[in-house]
Amino acid sequence: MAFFQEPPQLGNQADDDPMLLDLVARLLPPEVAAAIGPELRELGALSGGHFYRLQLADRRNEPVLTAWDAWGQRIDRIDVSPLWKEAAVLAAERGLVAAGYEPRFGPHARVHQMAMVHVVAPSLDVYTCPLAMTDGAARTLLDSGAGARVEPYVRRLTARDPAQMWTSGQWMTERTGGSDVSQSETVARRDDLGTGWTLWGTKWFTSATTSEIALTLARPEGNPDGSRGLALFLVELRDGGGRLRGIEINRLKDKLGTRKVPTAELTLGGAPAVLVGADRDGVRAIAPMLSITRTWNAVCAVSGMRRALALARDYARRRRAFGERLVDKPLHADTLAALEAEYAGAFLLAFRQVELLGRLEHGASDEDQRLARALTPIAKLTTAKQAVAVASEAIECCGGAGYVEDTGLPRLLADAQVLPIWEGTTNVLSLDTLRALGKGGATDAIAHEVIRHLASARDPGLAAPVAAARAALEHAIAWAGGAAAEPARLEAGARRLAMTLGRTLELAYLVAHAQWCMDSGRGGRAAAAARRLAMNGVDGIGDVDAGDTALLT
Ligand code: MFK
Repeated sequence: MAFFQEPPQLGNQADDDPMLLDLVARLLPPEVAAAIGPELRELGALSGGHFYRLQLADRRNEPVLTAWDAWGQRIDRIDVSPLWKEAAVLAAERGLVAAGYEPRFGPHARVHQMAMVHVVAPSLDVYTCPLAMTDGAARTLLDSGAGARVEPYVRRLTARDPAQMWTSGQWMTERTGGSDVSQSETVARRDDLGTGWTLWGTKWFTSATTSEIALTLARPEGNPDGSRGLALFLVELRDGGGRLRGIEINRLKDKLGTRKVPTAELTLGGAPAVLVGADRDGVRAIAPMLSITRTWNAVCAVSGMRRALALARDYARRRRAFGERLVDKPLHADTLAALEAEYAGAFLLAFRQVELLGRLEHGASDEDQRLARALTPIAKLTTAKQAVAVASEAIECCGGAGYVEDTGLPRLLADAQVLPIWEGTTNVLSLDTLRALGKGGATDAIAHEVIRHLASARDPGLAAPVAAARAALEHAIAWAGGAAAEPARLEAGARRLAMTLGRTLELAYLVAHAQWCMDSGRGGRAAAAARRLAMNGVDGIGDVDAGDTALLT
């Protein structure tokens, strides 16, 4: 009989993830863990079942922009995919944003929220993009001091009723670029009554343009150049009849991945806007948005890694070659083990950032604040790079099938590739890490964090990873101290420094987690991951001769 390869299958995406189950048991009080368990399991079933099947069936549906109606009226309507419509309902009902703001679980609200996101995100075709920005907008508005003026918007953004919930976009990027937003050209003018504002300019990358509102930066007329002259505005995109208000959609972007996300170029031709807070210092005002979306980025990076590995692992159990299942082949098993270790470390780094975010929102110590300021860029940049590498390897684990679109596997890599780009590229975030270590005073907080986690290790099997993490931390701190007086050297090595700190933190978290797992009868899997992550390498510190760099570039 002819041979047909079975496709990889997914089980319950919560039950099949020991990292998640152990983390929930370790971090959360037993009553909170018990309360959220059934919810995670339900989402796990939807993620591995209904939504995964829909995702495969919905593969070719992409957002469509209809600029004009049949009678010549400009309408700029965007129709999204069927999965996105279902995802919007699920997100509201399950509180994928709201749960982060509800008082029920106090400082654990963020772990609850992001555990749900982690379980379901890979089956939602990047609907997490508008959700991340919605969460970021709610936080930004709450922190803005604008109080009652923005309160109705916050209520919409954090609603659980699908008919009430709004999402928010974030429009920062202009043709001048997405990294150096100080060059933004959009101008804000007082409206005719002198009470409100209108915006004039072009936004070059507006993700999720179907959102009801957006937060954006613009320069009030007469303000100085540079980022200090920018102010933060809120735009309500449509009027009561659903027509865009002073906005035209020029086109949707034709992107490598995130194909379901309706990312657009917009012209603002007098869009009415509400000034949020002061009429300057908009970058500082929108910083909470950056912190929240970067945390989402890290969580989505690890959930994407988990999905890629779940498929690769299942495939290895079904696929037979050279007389055996792939999983029984030493080299294939070795390859998978290295990837599992990357996921385990990345997962704990992302969720430590999530835990800190929850603590920050409920009154954290000074040291926690400095730590969280640094962990935000470090977790984002480290996990994003790991997500691309793991997705690439995981689809290679499926051979040619991994390269064929209708298996659904190539999408894992195409969607992962956005993670190191949006919300700040690896290099921009490496520079942000320098800012957090220098002006933000986070170096000591990171050192304490690593040392404190390593100190919990007692099992002799953890000695090698403890030594690797300690050596990498000392190397990183010594290098940063030495390079501090040489700005060009410090900047050139910023990515190596940030990645080393990221991987060192991952290893320290994994060591502490492994010890807890062994102490609580959960076995040695995490310890194996710690040993393997140490072997994969954590220390990337090194100086490169500036003359060599010049010759090469
Ligand atoms: C799955 C997840 C999905 C996520 C979906 C998102 C889709 C959206 C797609 C996009 O929109 S991508 C475009 C995103 N663009 C960025 O993320 C911007 C990248 N560039 C930076 O982050 C630059 O570092 C930055 C624009 C912030 C530099 O601007 P400035 O004005 O040159 O920086 P400056 O002068 O250092 O900072 C101004 C103020 O902001 C300072 O405060 P003070 O006024 O009190 O001194 C800074 O401390 C503060 N600040 C800057 N970055 C901060 C921050 N505060 C806290 N955290 C930060 N990260």
